[in-house]
Parts: sequence; structure tokens; C-alpha cells
Amino acid sequence: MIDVFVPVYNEKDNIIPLLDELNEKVSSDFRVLVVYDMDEDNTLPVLRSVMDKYSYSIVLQKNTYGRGAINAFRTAIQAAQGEYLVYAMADLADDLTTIDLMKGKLDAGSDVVVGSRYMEGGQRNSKGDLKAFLSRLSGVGMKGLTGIPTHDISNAYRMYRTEILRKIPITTDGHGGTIEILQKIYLAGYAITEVPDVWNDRVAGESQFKMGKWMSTCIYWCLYTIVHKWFLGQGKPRKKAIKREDSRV
Ligand SMILES: Nc1nc2c(ncn2[C@@H]2O[C@H](COP(=O)(O)OP(=O)(O)OP(=O)(O)O)[C@@H](O)[C@H]2O)c(=O)[nH]1
Ligand SMILES: [Mg+2]
Repeated sequence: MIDVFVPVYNEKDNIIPLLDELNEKVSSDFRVLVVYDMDEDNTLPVLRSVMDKYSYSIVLQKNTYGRGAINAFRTAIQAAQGEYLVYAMADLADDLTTIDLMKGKLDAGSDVVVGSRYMEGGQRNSKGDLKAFLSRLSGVGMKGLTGIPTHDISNAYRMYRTEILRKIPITTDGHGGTIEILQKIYLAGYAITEVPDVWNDRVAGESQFKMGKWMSTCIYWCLYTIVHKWFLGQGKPRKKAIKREDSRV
């Protein structure tokens, strides 16, 4: 089973279209884990009025680590019940048809699958602003500099093995925490792969993204990975695949 984790901050106009999209586009077994910060969040009354109508289960969970999307992620990691967890945005930015593809990759042995806007077949449909430029630069740059097997380190839309998330603590506050976790997973030698994601800017609601904070965190974790990869020799693939072959003999 997949936990579809959705952090929400005043997403009243997006939550029903998101649930409808999940219904239409995902055929794997999943439940939705919505994590909110405050009782007055405008997503909640809308969600409560429809949540019994879907064929899959929807769990509403208050953030137990304090406010913010990364604390919502920490809460979801603790509350998850599935073997896999996908971090999905409520703002309808990502292509949810890839959830089934991500699951297929994890079933085949990957540990994390990144929704990738910058690989062949992926797309980022947004205005050509500084954020778009830096996001692409960090993705392509880190692939070239460290060999991390994804073109898109800055997309939070990813599916993980839940057990791995429980082993690696996130120390960063803010959206950059999702960069930290991917870099640490890479340095620990887990298998990362990617699938193309067609990404669109949000139409309804307001972005909570904080450029300055994100940029400093991104630079920090990119440098951290470069140093740990090239000077401390981390990031070597685990022997998992070889062990599996051995056990079949
Ligand atoms: N619980 C919780 N969720 C949040 C918070 N901030 C953002 N989110 C949710 O996290 C997801 C992504 O947030 P966005 O504000 O779209 O940020 P982003 O996708 O990184 O940035 P954009 O590219 O501007 O869309 C959405 O589902 C938000 O509702 C927060 O403080 N608490
Ligand atoms: Mg967004």
C-alpha cells in the first residue's frame, strides 16, 4: 500500500480536484494522508464535506512537529502505514499518473523514485523566473558534479520506501528539507531513479515557497554532498542487488 502524503496550507480550492485526480489517475492501492498545521486551515471544512465519498481512505492528521511543510513530512513519516510513501503537492503541480510508474520502479528494487522535470520527457511549465533557473541548475549541476542519478533534486514529488525515511532524520526547516533527505539517501548508497514529471505552476491558492531560505539550504546540501562524495568516499551503491542475485542461486 502507498501512503499518498499531502501537506496542506489553505488549499480549499485545490483539495477536491486533487482527490478527483488521484481517483482517476492512480490504480495502485493507496490511501491519502493529509497533514495540516492549524484547525482554522480552510482546506479542512471542504475536505471533511467530501472525504467519505471516495473509494480510497483519507486520513486527516494534524502536524505534530510544529508548523511548516517539512514538519508535516516528519509527521507523515511517523503516521505512514504503507510500504511506500509518495510526497504529493496539493497544488496540482505534478503529473499524478506517474504514481503507478513510481511504484513499479520501487517494486523492481529502487529505493526512491524522483518525479523529474528536467529529464527527457519531463517538463516544467512555469514562467522563466530565477526560481525556475536555479531549480534546473541545481538539478543538472548536481547530477554532473556528484553522479546523483536524477536530473531534478529540487522536486519534492518523490516516492520512497517508508522504512528508509524512518532511518534518516531531516534536520533542515523549510522546503529545503526535501533536498537534504535526497542527498542523505544518495550518500547512504540507496538506489535512486527517476520518472518524467510534467509540472505546472499552481493556478489557485498561494505559494508558501521562500526563495531565500530554499536557496541557502540548497547550496548547503549540494556542497555537503560534493564533499562527502568526493572527499569522504560516500555514495557508493549498496550491495543489495548483488545479494538478491546470490540468494536466488
Ligand atoms: N502543512 C503545511 N503544508 C504546507 C505549508 N506550506 C506549504 N504547504 C503545502 O506544501 C505543498 C507545496 O507548497 P507550495 O506552497 O506550493 O510550495 P512549492 O510547491 O514548493 O512552491 P511553488 O513552486 O511556488 O508551488 C502544498 O500542498 C502546500 O499546501 C505549511 O506551512 N504547512
Ligand atoms: Mg507548489
